[in-house]
Amino acid sequence: MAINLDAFWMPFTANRDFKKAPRMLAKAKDMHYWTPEGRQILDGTAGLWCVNAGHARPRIVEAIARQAAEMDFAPPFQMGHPLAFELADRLLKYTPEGLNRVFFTNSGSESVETALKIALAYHRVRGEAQRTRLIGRERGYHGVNFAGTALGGMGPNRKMFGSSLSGIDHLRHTHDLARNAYTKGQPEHGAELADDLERLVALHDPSTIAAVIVEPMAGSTGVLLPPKGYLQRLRDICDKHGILLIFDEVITGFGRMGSPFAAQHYGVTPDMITAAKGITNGCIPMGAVFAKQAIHDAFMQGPEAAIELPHGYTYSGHPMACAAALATLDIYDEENLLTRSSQMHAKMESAIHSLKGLPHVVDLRNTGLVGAIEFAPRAGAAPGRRAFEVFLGCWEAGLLVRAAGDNIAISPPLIINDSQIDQIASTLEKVIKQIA
Ligand code: PXG
Repeated sequence: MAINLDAFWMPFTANRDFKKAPRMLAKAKDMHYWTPEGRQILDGTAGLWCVNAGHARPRIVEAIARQAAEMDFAPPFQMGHPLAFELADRLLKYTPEGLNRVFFTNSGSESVETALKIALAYHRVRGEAQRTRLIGRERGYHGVNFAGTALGGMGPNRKMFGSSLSGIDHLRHTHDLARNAYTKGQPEHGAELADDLERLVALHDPSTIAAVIVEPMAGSTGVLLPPKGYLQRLRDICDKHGILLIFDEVITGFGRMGSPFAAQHYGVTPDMITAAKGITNGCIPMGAVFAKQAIHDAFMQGPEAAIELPHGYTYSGHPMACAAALATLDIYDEENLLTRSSQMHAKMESAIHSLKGLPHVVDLRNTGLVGAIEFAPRAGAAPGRRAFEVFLGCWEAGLLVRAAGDNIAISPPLIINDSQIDQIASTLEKVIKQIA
């Protein structure tokens, strides 16, 4: 029976183009997807940077099924259920020291909005209500809700929605092909770009700035690694001026970099971390904000019967998401997956950099189990066409990759083996040689 494709307005998709030639996924197990026709596809993207332990892991499947039968839902406001407390406590094993208070959401976008609202409210409860300005970075991605859209730094994601929020400013991005092309791992040049924050502080006055939000490694705009020293410099400037530093770790959290969080990988501790995706291995929507205890404690004043933070979602700490997350953490622990990216770094690095010299390739980037290939835009064509054609070619050749502007991003499940990494590299090589 043919399915009618008209009704579903697909997210972040060229709907008309897609519906002319749909790319459908119907089944998944470990490192692979299968199409409805039974064609096997190697998952080079961990779904969308989220299926870190590989697909359909029985332990998670069983935990979700058990919880659905035991208690499908419990109201999260003025009521509790044990798994949410157990999960929050368990998560502290992975968060950087001091980030020991956990607020649950259902997505990365909600985590971002939650962290920003906490930042504004934190300053207010401390008597600094004038700190309302929020600072993001060009080429950042913080999801699609209003503040995330405004603070993100992707022009096409912003232009359709007017000015959305006021009191927003941006640091320059750190991508510098002239100085850093073909760097293996972290780029050498660009730490001084953090000084943009000093310029914004001088312009607006520190007393007006609430928080800075950055991805420690920008994923959606094509894998932009922080230049050496950059994150520490941001940290220092924030400390100097009483500005909160938020790391958006929606994709870098839960092992992508070779540590539980990028904060540990880079040795820089923010005041809050936003997370989602890998927290449940992508199989049930869930997000979290991790906050320093001092931020939480600033709210714990006034009458004890009063709600300290009027914020939360119907599905905050949903029982099935908690069950999925606890089972996911068991797998991460047992298989040492949160550090596996470090062990696989060298293999991934040589696979990605083996593509040097192929037609139209202008840069290769890598860290842990993350890689990116940047292409020169085709003269006269819309930006991103070449990368999109590589994505299509890989799909035909049985490999799922992600096109991000002029870049192809690779972020496989952390269970990937050497020969599957070789398959990614050889498929990319074959496809790149075929495009014009
Ligand atoms: N912050 C960051 C850093 C993200 O990467 C979000 C927030 C939003 O999360 P939700 O769960 O609301 O989608 C993300 C999402 C890509 C890609 O192509 C990455 C994301 C989403 C869509 C595409 O790299 N990350």
